[in-house]
Amino acid sequence: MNRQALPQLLEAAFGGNRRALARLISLVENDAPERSAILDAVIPKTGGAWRVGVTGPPGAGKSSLLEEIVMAYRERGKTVGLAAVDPTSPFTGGAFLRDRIRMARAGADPEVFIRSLGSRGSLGGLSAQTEAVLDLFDAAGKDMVFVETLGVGQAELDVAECGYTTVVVLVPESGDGIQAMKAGLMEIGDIFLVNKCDHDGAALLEMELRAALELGSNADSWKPPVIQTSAIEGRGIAEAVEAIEAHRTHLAQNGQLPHLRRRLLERRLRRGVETRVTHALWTDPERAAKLEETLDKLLSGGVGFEESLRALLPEGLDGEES
Ligand SMILES: Nc1nc2c(ncn2[C@@H]2O[C@H](COP(=O)(O)OP(=O)(O)O)[C@@H](O)[C@H]2O)c(=O)[nH]1
Ligand SMILES: [Mg+2]
Repeated sequence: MNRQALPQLLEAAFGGNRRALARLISLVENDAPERSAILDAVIPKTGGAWRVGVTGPPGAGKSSLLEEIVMAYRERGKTVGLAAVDPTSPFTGGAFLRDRIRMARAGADPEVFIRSLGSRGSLGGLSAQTEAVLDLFDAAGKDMVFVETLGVGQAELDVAECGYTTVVVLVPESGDGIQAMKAGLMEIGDIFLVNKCDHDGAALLEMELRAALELGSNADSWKPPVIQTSAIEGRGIAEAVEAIEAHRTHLAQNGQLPHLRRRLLERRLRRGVETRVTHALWTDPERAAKLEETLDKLLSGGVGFEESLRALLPEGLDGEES
């Protein structure tokens, strides 16, 4: 890209141009040389959007529910950006296609921008990529920004927690309640949706979740609501939207939002530093060679573990006077 093109592209995207926005997202996702300049330009333009992370096990109905929720926001005249993260299928496009079908109505709306993300990139992992995309949506003037992610591992939990409001979707099947408690979903949810309430067991799961939430020592004054929904029958959608709005009002009225924003940015900076340091460490050919050498010595009993460890640490961190 030539030098002049980027400022124009940014201006077009900030003005709401879809193609410019799509282009910027691709550049960020592909770790293009323009990535840093884009991210630096975008940050000052952010802050207008409300960010919502939606997580839960695969097949719980996150995409189906999101389509309903997104359409409900559209009826309120709000513009929407939605990022769907499926790290299990980075290149196959399987999730992409499925979600596109699931979101046929929302996807056809010119005021809804949907993007599937799969690339972890090298410059900060999945959550860094996702957060960059959310910033781009925000800077492009979207009122509501959603991210859908699987609630399966730490990397995914990190992504789920990048919103101001975190929605956990569960279904009354196969011990979802227990799974959620084990996976740490109970701790991160601001709102719990018991989806597929057209199936048996929704009331039971709702009770289980309420009991678990009572037990959790939550010092926060926000009591996470548990709402039965059916994406298929359109039930509970208005209540889910009301809950998101109530959480937003709660954070604003309690003056917690600046603190939350600061905490989210802190996590993001820390993670960014850690990822880059790790990357720099192991891409250093000298250290890579040293690692092999150290392993040989360690296995032959020539040196101890701590000594080996110190030999691999960067200068200044190895406990030696520099
Ligand atoms: N019966 C019923 N099926 C649903 C409901 N919501 C989603 N589904 C179905 O569950 C499957 C998985 O939905 P999807 O939205 O892709 O789940 P995701 O993996 O969590 O995004 C699809 O076949 C949906 O049609 C619901 O409320 N009731
Ligand atoms: Mg989905």
